[in-house]
Amino acid sequence: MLRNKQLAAWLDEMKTLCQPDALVLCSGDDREYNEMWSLLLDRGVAKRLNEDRRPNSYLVRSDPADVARVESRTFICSEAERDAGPNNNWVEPTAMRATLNGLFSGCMRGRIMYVIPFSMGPVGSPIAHIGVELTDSPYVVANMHIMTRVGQEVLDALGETGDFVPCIHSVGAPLDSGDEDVPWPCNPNNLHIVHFPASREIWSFGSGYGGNALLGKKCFALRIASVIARDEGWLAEHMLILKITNPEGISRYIAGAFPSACGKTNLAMLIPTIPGWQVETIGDDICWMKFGDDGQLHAINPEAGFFGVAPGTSMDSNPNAMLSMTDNCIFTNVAETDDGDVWWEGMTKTPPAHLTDWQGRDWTPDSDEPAAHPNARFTVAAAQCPVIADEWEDLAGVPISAILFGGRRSTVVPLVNEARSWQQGVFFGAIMSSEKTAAASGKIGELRRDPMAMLPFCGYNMADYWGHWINIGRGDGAHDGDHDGDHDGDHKGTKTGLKLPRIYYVNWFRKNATGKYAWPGFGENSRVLKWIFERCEGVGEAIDTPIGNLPAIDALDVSGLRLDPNGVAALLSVEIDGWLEEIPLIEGHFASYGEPVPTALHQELNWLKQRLLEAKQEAG
Ligand code: O2Y
Ligand code: MN
Repeated sequence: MLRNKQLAAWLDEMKTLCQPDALVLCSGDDREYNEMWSLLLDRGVAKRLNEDRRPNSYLVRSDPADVARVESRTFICSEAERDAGPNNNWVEPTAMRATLNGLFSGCMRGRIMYVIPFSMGPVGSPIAHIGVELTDSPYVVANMHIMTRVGQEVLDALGETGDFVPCIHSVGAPLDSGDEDVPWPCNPNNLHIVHFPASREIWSFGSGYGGNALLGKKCFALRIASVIARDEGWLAEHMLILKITNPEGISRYIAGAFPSACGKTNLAMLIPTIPGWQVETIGDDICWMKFGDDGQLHAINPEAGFFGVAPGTSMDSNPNAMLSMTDNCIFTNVAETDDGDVWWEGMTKTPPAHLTDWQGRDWTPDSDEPAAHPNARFTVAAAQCPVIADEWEDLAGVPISAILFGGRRSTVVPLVNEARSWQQGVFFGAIMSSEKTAAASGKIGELRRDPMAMLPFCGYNMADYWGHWINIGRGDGAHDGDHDGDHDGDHKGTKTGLKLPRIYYVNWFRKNATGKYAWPGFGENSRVLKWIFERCEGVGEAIDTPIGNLPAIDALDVSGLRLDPNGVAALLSVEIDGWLEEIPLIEGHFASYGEPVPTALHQELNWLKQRLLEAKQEAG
């Protein structure tokens, strides 16, 4: 049945450990998808939505104790603690293996073990990688059908000797004879989301939700892939990928990293407000980039679907997301309307007079709690997005012209700032910060550094990851640790003829003196993309400033926006004092990662400080 010897042996080992009642090799076909829903409907955890309003779609309510990724229970078990870095929870691998053996022993009794061969990326792409997830959750099987490519073609691509990332998942709730199952089995008190970077394995126990359980996504495509990318000289990033086309029909591809609550999915599916320009989507969350023979970084979206946050999504904020989910959709923890459709906060200006909330309770606009869980999700095939680009599944990927790093800053950080060099661009990514919103823990307004939006997703020491980015700019990121102490990760050589993407730091959230957003955002962000596009074409005008290249005031197309010219100037100004106040904060940020921070980044920080001091002196 299984030609791949390594896979057959691992399967035997996991079957013996987990003791499922039966084993099913997933085909990825429609019959199997429907069978998963029959099981979930019988269990009472899923409901089929009104066929006339939301064809072939389901609503699922999770256990209220299992509603999101849990970073505090996510572990990177590298051999040395130093290699996990201060950005990860580390447990010594042998000790963790002993814990996991105890947890997984007999954990699938009374359940079926589904074997899901899946590809992250189009099957056959040189940028794609294969995984196999074993799970006892039919909900996970159904979601993996949409989020990845599943089935025999993956096994064929794997062949007899191909490598795969083994991903074992259990909800951690065995059923002994006489036990009655619950709608959403889970084991939140024993939650473990564990990664072994050396052997590239993933073990997940106790949760059936999202990133904890759909192991192709954050666990594989970011945490384990970031380690593989470090070792092989490529980039596995928490980035959207978009295609932008100018009125002359010339297209460019842009990747962008944004922390949560910065409108990443909206940007990936943006509808430009400037006449003649078009934006299409390649991906909304994850981007794998490898060098092509042309010296450019070529990107694929390793996922096949969107697992998007529902609350806040509307025909105003993101029509293309709304139109993606008209049918064939899975909704998790949203509210249900009385006519069997879905609703969430922000979907319409006026909420329905009555709903069933995400926990199955009656809800009215007078209720104290939101109707949908704030982390309620929709799962839908990317192919259903009305603006998915034709080439989104091209095996060779798409050539990336620009990389955006963004954050939510009400002061200091300008609307857009172009790095003068790859090294400065990496510095931008490394210092990315956002003000905390009400949804995040901590004081509102306090700065949270989330380098490259990878803080919860980098599978190794963040400072080494910065070193890897620096090495990528030299054309060969493959390295094997830093044995000679010069902080370059023992960089193996430099390729010539590279055409690296330009790097930009963007901030849609700067406020004016009256506390209002100074930039309209949403579709108007196309104006910033236009300037970036023009810079890549070699025509957009920029001014060299102490912090980077900013658009010349007339270079940013604000026609028809009716913005106060002083407001536009403020969005593109350099606040020398504000930036000087940032310097000790950045120093503290780097100090928190200690000695492995690359020299190149300290250099960038010193140059920034120097140029700001000179500018201050000149200004008198
Ligand atoms: O809470 C979860 O399990 C989902 S987290 C998630 C899902 C889709 C895209 N991005 C994220 C994220 O946390 O970055
Ligand atoms: Mn994400």
